[in-house]
Amino acid sequence: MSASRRDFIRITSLSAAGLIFGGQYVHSAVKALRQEGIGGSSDPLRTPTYCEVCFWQCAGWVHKNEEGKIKKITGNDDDPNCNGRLCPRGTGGVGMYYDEDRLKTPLIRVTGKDGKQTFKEVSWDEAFDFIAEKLQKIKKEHGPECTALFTHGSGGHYWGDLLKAFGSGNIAAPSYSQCRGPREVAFIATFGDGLNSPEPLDIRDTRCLVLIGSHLGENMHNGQVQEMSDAIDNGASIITVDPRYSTAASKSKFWLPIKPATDIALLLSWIREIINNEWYDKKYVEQYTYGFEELKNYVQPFTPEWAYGITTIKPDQIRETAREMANAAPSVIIHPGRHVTWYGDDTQRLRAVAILNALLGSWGRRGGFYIPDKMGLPAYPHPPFPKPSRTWREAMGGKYKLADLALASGVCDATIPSPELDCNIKGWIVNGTNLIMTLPDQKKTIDAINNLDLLVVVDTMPMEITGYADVVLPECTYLERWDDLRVAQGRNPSIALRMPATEPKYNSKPAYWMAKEVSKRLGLEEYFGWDTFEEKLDWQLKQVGSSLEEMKRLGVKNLPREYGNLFFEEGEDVDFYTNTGKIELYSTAFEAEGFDPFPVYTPHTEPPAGYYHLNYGRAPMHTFSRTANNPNLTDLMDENTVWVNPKVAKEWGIKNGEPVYLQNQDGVVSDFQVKVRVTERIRFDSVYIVHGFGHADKKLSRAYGKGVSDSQLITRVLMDPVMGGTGMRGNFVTFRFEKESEVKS
Ligand SMILES: Nc1nc2c(c(=O)[nH]1)N[C@H]1C(S)=C(S)[C@@H](COP(=O)(O)OP(=O)(O)OC[C@H]3O[C@@H](n4cnc5c(=O)[nH]c(N)nc54)[C@H](O)[C@@H]3O)O[C@H]1N2
Ligand SMILES: Nc1nc2c(c(=O)[nH]1)N[C@H]1C(S)=C(S)[C@@H](COP(=O)(O)OP(=O)(O)OC[C@H]3O[C@@H](n4cnc5c(=O)[nH]c(N)nc54)[C@H](O)[C@@H]3O)O[C@H]1N2
Ligand code: SF4
Ligand SMILES: [Mo]
Repeated sequence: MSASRRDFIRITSLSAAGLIFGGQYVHSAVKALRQEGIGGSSDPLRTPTYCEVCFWQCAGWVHKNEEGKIKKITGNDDDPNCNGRLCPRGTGGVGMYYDEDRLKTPLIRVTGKDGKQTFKEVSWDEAFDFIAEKLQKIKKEHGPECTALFTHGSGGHYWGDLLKAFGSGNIAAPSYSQCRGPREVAFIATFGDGLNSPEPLDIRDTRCLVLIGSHLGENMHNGQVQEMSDAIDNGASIITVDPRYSTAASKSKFWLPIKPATDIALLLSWIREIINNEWYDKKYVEQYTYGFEELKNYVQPFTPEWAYGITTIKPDQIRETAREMANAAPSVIIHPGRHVTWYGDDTQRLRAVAILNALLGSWGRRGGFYIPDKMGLPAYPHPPFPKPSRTWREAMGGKYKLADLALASGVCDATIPSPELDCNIKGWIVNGTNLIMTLPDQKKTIDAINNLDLLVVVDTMPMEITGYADVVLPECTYLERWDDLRVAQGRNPSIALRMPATEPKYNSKPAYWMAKEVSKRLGLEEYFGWDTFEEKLDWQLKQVGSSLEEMKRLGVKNLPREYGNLFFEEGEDVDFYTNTGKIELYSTAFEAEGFDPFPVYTPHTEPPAGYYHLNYGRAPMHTFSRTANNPNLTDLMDENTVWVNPKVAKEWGIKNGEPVYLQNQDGVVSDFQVKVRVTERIRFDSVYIVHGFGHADKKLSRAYGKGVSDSQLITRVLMDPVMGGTGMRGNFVTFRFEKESEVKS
């Protein structure tokens, strides 16, 4: 690694800072929080919230005891996202509040006389003045569009408004280019609409659910897990395609242990089976789709025997599962997945998924995909945002035109000066995303950071990204703050309120307040025209016939649909938002951009001898890296293990429970050891770990050194040429028994 301008600073030398209130703004905000006592809801021992432990955003109630101490969080019965039941992580959200390792006060990076960089505790005023001064300098020297926001979670709204007011539209989230981006682009190309969150899947009424890598049950997206369980009770069959015997596989009628990276071959073969056996929905296909005859011709070579040679799934099983789907149609869902950035041809894989759903007529049908509805909540009045003089797209050298949102990885690339790219991003605000653990190729992320004039990190915990910051702003947890209303799509539109259950601990503050404070120093306060956040929320709620007072009582409000029916009527005329106005089996949009109009199977690199596919996923009691230090959740699971097939363990002479290091194809060795779990549940060509472990910062007292980090081992990135998603499953690992690496990185 090149000498870094920013030394990584561990936030270790800091005391539990006292409250350093920095000025009148702080006092008025604190006063605002205190109005009506904290809570101010009708029941002082129960305040509404929606969960921030993951982005399903289940609505719930925070319960306190007589002393006002937070005791527990429960689900809100009226909430369609959770139906009154939180997942283990949501219940464990209390641990975020009580975590004694939390960030406690604002910090600024300073260089001492000895040249050593450290963090200095500063007042909020000092931190904001510093940020404003640096932003103004970037604006003057490079233009305001040379700033970017990386975000995941509620704080993104406020920093996003600040950035837009400042003159930049570079607002990016790893939850797009490292997650669902390819899926959105594929479904927009096919049906004219993306899926968003929660995905509009009518799982509870389905008769057949096909999971291709979606590991529901470990992926704890609450409503979907509940509906899958109801569907199974109602006799629905589950088909799981996964190289690993997942929890979902254990509930399935069919488990297809596919060879990794070959899913497109299976999907093409299924499409052929369904067409050639005339199992597709003829009326639906004729009325709604474009390019059927071309598709039929295109898929003829893809026999089950052809697919068997690639996927290792037997021809009979391919035929039988295709028939299973067809028997259930149109109440069938080939699940679009969520984290789909796997092998770089992900948009095309998701196109195949979309095509299969279209042939079976499940889009717009009961037991398939419903038509979601969402409330349009007016924004609090503010002047129009200026038009940025250039956007992130211009920095991409004409690539990724089909991406519908900014690419986090792209903005990162556009921060590193390069002859091919038009790069000049100089300032980042990072809110609620631990980019070091989240973006693949850590070295590149750090290179980008070293080219910045300003890195502001807004977080609750001393996560890896904070160690690279110029300014660290400690946000209070979701249990201690107001936030924008949750406006969720669903079968019916719904809104949910988050309010503080208690005062912020230490010297932490809500992000909305921070953004407003910075806006004042940049002369942009008219974009944050409200005095208190309650005033803003109440104004918005009154526009839609509710009020803050009502929402404090209800927590969640379900509204009637405004946007037509949940499903298509028989034979209904439907105009799809595609170029042809039809469901595009043949994608004219892809063709126009020079991409294959039909999905193409391309073989991927195989692991070298002695190496295994690095497969990763979720555990039910953790969310990414964000819960790794949570006292309640580490009680349930405090480290990951590496799943190894018994045959492989035998070859290496590795015993169950034995600690090993993992080394990837580029010679990167994991910082820590991980215990081996010998299990038949993983194929012999792969190993599996849960993402989010292997933290290297000692300040995370429970997470430090526990397990290994998949992020560290993902150095090979397979770029999706269609939309710039970063395929992360093309990495291979081998075992090492001592730390020293042969290849020094
Ligand atoms: N290697 C690897 N990389 C991945 C994935 C993977 O499985 N493996 N998954 C990908 C996927 S699907 C996604 S969606 C992304 C997710 O990526 P991220 O959203 O970046 O997820 P986390 O790594 O959990 O980072 C969350 C950060 O937010 C902080 N945080 C938590 N609560 C709050 C809060 O209330 N306020 C503020 N300001 N900060 C808060 C946490 O302390 C943590 O630093 O990662 C992607 N990247
Ligand atoms: N508990 C918990 N739940 C979560 C999250 C969390 O952090 N914790 N994060 C949420 C988020 S943001 C997302 S995006 C989702 C992600 O969850 P999903 O979208 O369900 O899943 P992925 O991470 O893409 O896939 C993981 C599964 O893919 C399998 N797999 C690996 N390689 C292949 C392959 O080549 N082919 C096939 N068919 N399967 C393969 C793995 O064995 C594993 O079972 O989870 C969400 N739910
Ligand atoms: S699924 Fe679990 S972690 Fe995610 S929002 Fe709901 S309760 Fe919270
Ligand atoms: Mo995700």
